[in-house]
Amino acid sequence: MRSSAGTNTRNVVAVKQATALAHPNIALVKYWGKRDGALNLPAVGSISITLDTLQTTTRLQFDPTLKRDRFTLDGVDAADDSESARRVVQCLDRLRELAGVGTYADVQSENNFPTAAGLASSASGFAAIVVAADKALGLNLDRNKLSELARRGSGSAARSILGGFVELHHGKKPDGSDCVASALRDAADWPLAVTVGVISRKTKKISSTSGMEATRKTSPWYAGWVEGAESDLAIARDAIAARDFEKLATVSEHSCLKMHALALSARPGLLYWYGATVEGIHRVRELRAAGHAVFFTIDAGPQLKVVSEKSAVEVVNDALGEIAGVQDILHTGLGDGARVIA
Ligand code: 2P0
Repeated sequence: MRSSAGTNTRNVVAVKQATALAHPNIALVKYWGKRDGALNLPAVGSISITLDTLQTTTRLQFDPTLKRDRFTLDGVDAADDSESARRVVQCLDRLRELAGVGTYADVQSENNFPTAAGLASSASGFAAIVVAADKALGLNLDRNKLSELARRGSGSAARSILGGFVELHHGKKPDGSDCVASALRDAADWPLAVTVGVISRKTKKISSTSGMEATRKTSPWYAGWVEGAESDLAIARDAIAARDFEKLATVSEHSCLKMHALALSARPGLLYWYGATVEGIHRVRELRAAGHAVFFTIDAGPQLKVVSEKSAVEVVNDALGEIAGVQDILHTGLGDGARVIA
């Protein structure tokens, strides 16, 4: 067959690419512990809020000339044998299998917030990769499937597929296909504010994955944690449906403190807080006692996250600013789910 220069398709290398943006989320009713490590199935459901100004942007290219996957985070190449590269490759493999392709990918992710210090970078990271890969491969998967694939990368990532108030169901099926996130309420419906007191920018010493597995294996209180989750979830669902701030504040602080008490009860105990974290807890409680609509939550790191009505942001900012160990203060609201931007 005749072909002229530039139209010989045998030599054309088809690069498939897309760019996605995802926001981290913060759990108000926490996930800690898995019912199945291989499928990454949480032992308990969780309820979160997706943030807006904090974000991960991921540019992904499936390129037939590549000899392996390449993953770059904030401009730094991940070593092939690193835990993060291994998880990204496994995540891409699942999408490649669905698309019936074997092409390797170049993945470039950028966070506009500190990575791996309890600000849920793996949540926005895997949500962005899944959404970008779905687009680049032309899969057009529905939200449930995107959420399931993101969850396989990191449990909390299932929630960042959606915006606003989100519940990740622990599900009952052994294959995990019902362990997906669903939307409880749009961000615009109840536009709360989140103020983050950054207390350390260091990468945490113990990852969430290994911390929660150690807790499951060694805490004497683990069974009680799993048993109590359903009632916390029901209270939080009701509070969100009724936009009842005080009710949401009470159950969120309870879930947070219970998760940290559980982690402390592992052998050896896991202590994520610094002195400034504890000082922040006291300050937030004082503000609420004084009538301000504020509550705290803390994840697997020292950062203090303060959820409030917008009217309380200034007083929260001033209170965190007075704590010596608070290095930086980030302001964000509630945002949308992961989406393709190019
Ligand atoms: C949460 N965290 O619900 C809880 C509260 C941190 C503390 O989900 O092993 O990075 O990848 O599924 O999702 C952080 O754990 O753990 C987390 P894996 P992930 O937000």
